[in-house]
Amino acid sequence: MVNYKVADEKLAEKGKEALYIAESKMPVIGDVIRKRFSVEKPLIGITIAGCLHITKETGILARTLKAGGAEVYLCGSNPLSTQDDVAAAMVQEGINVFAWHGNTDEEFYWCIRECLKANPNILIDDGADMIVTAHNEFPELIENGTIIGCQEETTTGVKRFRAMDNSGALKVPLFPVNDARCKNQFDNELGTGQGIVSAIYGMHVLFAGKTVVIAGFGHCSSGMALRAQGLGANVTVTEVDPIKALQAKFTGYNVMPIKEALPHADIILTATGCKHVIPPTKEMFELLKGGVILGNLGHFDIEVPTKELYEYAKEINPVRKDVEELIFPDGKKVYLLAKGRLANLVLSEGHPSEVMDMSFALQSLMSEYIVKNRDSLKAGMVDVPVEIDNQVGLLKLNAMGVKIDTLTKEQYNYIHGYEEGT
Ligand code: RBV
Repeated sequence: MVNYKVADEKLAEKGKEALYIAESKMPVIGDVIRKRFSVEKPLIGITIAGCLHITKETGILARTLKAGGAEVYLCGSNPLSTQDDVAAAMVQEGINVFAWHGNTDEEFYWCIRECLKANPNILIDDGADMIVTAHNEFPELIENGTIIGCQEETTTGVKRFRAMDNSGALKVPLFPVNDARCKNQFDNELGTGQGIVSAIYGMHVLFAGKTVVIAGFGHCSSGMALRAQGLGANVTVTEVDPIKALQAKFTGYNVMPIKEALPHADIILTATGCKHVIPPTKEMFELLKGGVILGNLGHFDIEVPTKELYEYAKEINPVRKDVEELIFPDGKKVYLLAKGRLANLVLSEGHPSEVMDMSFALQSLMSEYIVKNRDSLKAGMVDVPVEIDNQVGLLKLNAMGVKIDTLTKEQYNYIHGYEEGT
């Protein structure tokens, strides 16, 4: 029996079309890993709960985990990123889905709890909400060993788990899949970078000649800066990390504090993982230029201070799907994308399937790894093994028909030795 609550089961046909498209662009997780999983069944007897964006790509991940023998439960990792058609199609494929677009905070946590009630053995999180809920509300799943390992998909989640681990609060083995090279150098950099196209779509603006302020210069924001510059924008970066600020400066961007950047910005895009990147005060809001577009591509809706902006505005008008015009007390108009939630997910369909192929290949292989190594895993954060990261890289190159060199024995000895010098 499939357990589920989705918006509308009748949307399944449309969802199947979306999954069909994704499947053709995800050869590593589909053609290679799923084929092997279908034969070897490494996840037999295992229940996996994923708190992920419910997209066509996540559907392909769920298919692969199921083909490996797992019982799969899914809930959304953001109230606005669920694609209802995909959710309906996945239910038809026997995936237990609790997700619908636009759920309230209360409903969001209800969906998480429904997944945790299934006694999952592996949790795959995106933003840490499910695993934190397991610690707070379902501690018996951890204490009695039901949960054997966990995986985190995104930078914000990893940051939360690092804090938990440092304070001794993390009670499960946790693999920060986000930090694998095959994940963050492609999904974060290219996916979020291309995500600025959502901002363009949201407002139909020309980037050329505009001043685009990018908050942060991590993988996500440096990808955005590159794409904005490629579209002809003047890019300003704001940072708190001196090394990243230097990288931005030497790449050729303007670097300055946010307060100095605000009055010049035509578009402000955030992806820092921090809160209140635009400080939530009247003085700062007054610095904003009329017509400015505010978009967040980070995990939570607090980088652009959505709540305070809504409180400050005297009028809020919807102008396009997921775009609102906020009219300030002095008559100034600003445009907020996706209610401050991830514009790259809400205004488009998420990061492209080609990059998610690698992220979700890693998630699949890490689930298998957890099952294989369940007896030796300890509570705390442990990096994804380099061999698995490299394996996904090679599989992707292979799928793209790209060949690379391998070291000769002599070369191997040279780079691993110290004897040979001048
Ligand atoms: N993300 N998932 C998708 N198409 O399913 N797109 C983006 C998708 C993930 C991505 O891995 C990122 O780290 C996370 O969403 C942010 O919540």
